[in-house]
Amino acid sequence: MRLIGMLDSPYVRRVAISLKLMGLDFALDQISVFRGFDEFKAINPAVKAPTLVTDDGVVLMESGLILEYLARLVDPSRSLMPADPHELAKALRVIGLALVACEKTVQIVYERNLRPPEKQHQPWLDRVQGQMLAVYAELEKEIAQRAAWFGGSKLMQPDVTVAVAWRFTQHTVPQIVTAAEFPRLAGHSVRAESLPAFVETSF
Ligand SMILES: N[C@@H](CCC(=O)N[C@@H](CS)C(=O)NCC(=O)O)C(=O)O
Repeated sequence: MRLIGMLDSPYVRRVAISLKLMGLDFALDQISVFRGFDEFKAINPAVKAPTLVTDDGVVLMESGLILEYLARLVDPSRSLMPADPHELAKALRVIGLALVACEKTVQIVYERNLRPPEKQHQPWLDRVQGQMLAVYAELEKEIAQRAAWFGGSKLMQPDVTVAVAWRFTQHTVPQIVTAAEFPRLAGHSVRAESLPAFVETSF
């Protein structure tokens, strides 16, 4: 299996961490969707990171769909998602919030870095920033309801995606979302980032 994409992408990183947590072997090709556009395009014409090339040569994209495929390759005991429908809904809510946090961060980064300053549209940036802060406020409340990981003693996919989102936002727009405002998320991040699967995928 080959995972294509840079680890500074939260979507690539959540897949890489999940592969490690599930004990699946994979090769990581850190090709940038920007600097390595042509090389990436030769593997996946959509040029979307992450891309996963299965052992059978099927080219997958979209981190959630890739994770759905990977879950079928391991014993259910290694799954990072709860089996109980009620717990599953709660996990999916948290993952959804964290993915929106990633998306809003990416939108701010693209608006700032890919558009010339005179073409940047402040009302759009304000809207996106407001959504991002609202989502982190919801996640801070969710974290407050948990004593440990989402799976109790077991780290689960909501933990992975929340930690990855937080690190990405801190790395790219730290002045907008601060640890002082979201202390539980900051604490969750410190605990997660000290684990081997996170250390080995740091950027
Ligand atoms: N919903 C997608 C988002 C993936 C995504 O937007 N990846 C970025 C890198 S962080 C990308 O491929 N950007 C290039 C582009 O969209 O053209 C997922 O979960 O995989």
